[in-house]
Amino acid sequence: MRVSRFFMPILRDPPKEAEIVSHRLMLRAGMIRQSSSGIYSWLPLGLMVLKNIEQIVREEQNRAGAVELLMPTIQSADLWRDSGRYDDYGAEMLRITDRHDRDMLYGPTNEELITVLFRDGARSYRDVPRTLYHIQWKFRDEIRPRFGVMRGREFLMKDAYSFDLTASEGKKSYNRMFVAYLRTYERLGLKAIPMRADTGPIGGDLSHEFIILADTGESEVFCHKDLLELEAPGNNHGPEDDLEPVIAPWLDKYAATEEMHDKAQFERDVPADKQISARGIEVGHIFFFGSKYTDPMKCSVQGPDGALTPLQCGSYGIGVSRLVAAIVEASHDEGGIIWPESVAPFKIGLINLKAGDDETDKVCESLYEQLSNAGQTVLYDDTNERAGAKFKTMDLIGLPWQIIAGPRGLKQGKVELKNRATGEISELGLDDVVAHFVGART
Ligand code: 5CA
Repeated sequence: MRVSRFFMPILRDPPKEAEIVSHRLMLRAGMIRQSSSGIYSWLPLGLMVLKNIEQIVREEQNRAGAVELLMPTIQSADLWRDSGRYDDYGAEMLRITDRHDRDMLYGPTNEELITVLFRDGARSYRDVPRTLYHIQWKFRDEIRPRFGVMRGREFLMKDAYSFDLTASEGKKSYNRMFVAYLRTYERLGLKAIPMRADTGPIGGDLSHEFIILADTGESEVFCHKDLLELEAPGNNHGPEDDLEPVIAPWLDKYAATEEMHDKAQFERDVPADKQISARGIEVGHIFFFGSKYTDPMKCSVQGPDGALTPLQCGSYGIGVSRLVAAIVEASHDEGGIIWPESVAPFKIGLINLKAGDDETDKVCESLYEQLSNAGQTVLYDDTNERAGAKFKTMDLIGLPWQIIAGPRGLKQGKVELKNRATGEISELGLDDVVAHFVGART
């Protein structure tokens, strides 16, 4: 992509309305624009990151055996009357009336709809276990939308739903998602700690929130310091394995959100020098609630003995759009964003220091073509802005690598290669800079 053809409205000055760094940087980098309170347009650069995160989430869901579908954003109110949640959900639900005076709503979550879909499609115990998921926009009329896409009213969520015959099978499905979540956050370059959590309007009694520690987080959390050192499990387990032993290292150590915090237990079980009491960002939340929805909505299958059994269910959410902001909170410096390679909108920013100079143009065009042809994603700054402004923009938008080409270096046949995360700059010949990226792919 050429900057001269891209749409990346950079703001030089910090926007006044943004209270936290991720919101400021996402606005300044031209990733998002607010359309009305808590509702955002995703500009090209922001959308690229959102899609990259979505794809990692999808891959790890698929790897865990979950199956993707897509449910609509608008649902019928009657569905929610059947589960008893229509009145309970309160003012956060955006209620709509269609032209035939039918009550509709913009889905804040999908337990009801998926339960009906599964009920109408599953017949016997052979149809379970199943975990289904979608990645779809949600709407919650939050009382205080704030911090940009961190707490929006419209937001993108991955929500998965598991169906099992028995509670103990259901817990296996829960554990499988637990592992998938650890792997997902690790691939996103984040350290997310699972913490015992309250279940709120979703229900049930087994629940974990996945939390990234950050001063700007909205949740207050308490945990054992050693949890920060644990690495996500591999995926070398069979489809039917019970993963309880795999997640035991996370379950064994104290970690709780404010609502579930037990001060006495925390002080008893965690040595003083290992006690972390901090703020955190909730990037995922998983629940096991048994037959809370399948009972009232009559979602049962015939067991091996012929008897009808209501299915045992869990639901599993990841805040995909919130993750964009959470990654920025976790990974930035005074110059701007530092994207982990796994989610970066482009891997390489190519800076032409003297657009219009024949030799510099020729070299940049050739690098741009060679790298693009080799499958690298490159944002080529071919504009005639000042060098200083170009450097600032590239640092701000946080691409992992910058290739800087100007007449002075090119006299010696050299360009500069800058690592955005470390700030390290090396001088390389033209072939070497291409080999640095293309070599890395083979
Ligand atoms: N049905 C369950 C699981 S699928 C559910 O809705 N869980 S939730 O309410 O905890 O939401 C799941 C995740 O969505 C949260 O962990 C959070 O990361 C994200 N999320 C929730 N509300 C918002 C919001 N207003 N703005 C951005 N992300 C949000």
